[in-house]
Amino acid sequence: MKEKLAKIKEEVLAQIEASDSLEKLNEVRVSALGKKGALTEILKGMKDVAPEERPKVGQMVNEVRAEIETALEQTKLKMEEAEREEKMKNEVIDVTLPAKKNKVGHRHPNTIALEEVERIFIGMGYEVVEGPEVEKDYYNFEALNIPKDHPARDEQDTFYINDEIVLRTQTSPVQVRTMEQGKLPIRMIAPGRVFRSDEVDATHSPSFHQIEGLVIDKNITFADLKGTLAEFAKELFGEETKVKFRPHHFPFTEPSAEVDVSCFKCGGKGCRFCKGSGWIEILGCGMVHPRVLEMCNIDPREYSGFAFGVGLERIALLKYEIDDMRLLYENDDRFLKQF
Ligand code: 2NM
Repeated sequence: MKEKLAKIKEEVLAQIEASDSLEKLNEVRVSALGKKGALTEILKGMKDVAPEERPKVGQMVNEVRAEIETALEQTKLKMEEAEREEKMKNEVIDVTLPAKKNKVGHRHPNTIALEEVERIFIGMGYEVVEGPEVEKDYYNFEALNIPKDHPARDEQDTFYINDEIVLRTQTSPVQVRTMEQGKLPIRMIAPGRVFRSDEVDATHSPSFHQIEGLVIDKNITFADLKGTLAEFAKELFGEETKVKFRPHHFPFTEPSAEVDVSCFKCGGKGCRFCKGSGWIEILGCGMVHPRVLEMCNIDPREYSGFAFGVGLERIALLKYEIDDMRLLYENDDRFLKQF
């Protein structure tokens, strides 16, 4: 019995020694100590051992079992340690490697231009106000002194939802809604998407963006309008920029003007960019028509104001020297990532 035990011990320890994985080690454990294992077999054979010998044999079996268990445990720890070390070796972090480039998106040129314009006017104390893109005929036309027979209402220019509802053709309805609320004075810009039934080409799109401005207070004059837009042009295109006001007509302002800025490429001498004229047209403006004020319940004898409207795409195309508006809407990554 003693020899049999010694042999089992020797064999199992050799098997443990020869194990090269945790799985193999477990197999050894089962075959030595499991229900059908060699040691269990010996215990089962105790009935054949003389009763006075049994405690001694039992003790011997327990000693062998303890030795095997210790060997198993130690080998297991060693294997786990080796495995951990191997893993650590493979997981070494080389902090000198160049960082992986994070492919984050960036702002669309329209957005960059919008935030620039907003920054300038917020700096002059203006509020940014938004309003609905689907608008009542009243706010889009009627309250802006655009009567029923005005050419701007033509089906060709306006997307009609029905007789009373349109897709707004400018953001001035936001100004009208603000004036109606009766809180004066007003200093606001209204940026947003507008719609006109135009064919797509290099300078037209059925949907584009406008930023309209409005100031209403006592004693506001055309001089305030000129000073404001001169400052805006300088901030947007550079300190050297001059502005030129040309008489124009809008139904909602009187007098009205179109504004040119001196070409920021040639400084006004004339170049390919400004088509030789030295000037670039950027916006329309004027003193808010007394009838518009009246319709918004503002007394034109007490209050006056100016308004202006600029096309956001026009600013973006000029600033980034893009020659085709369609590029702004194609979402071609190769184009967009240049700005
Ligand atoms: C422009 C040109 C001139 C304008 C007028 C108004 C309002 F609501 F006060 F009457 N808002 N915006 C205006 C004036 C817009 O865009 C070229």
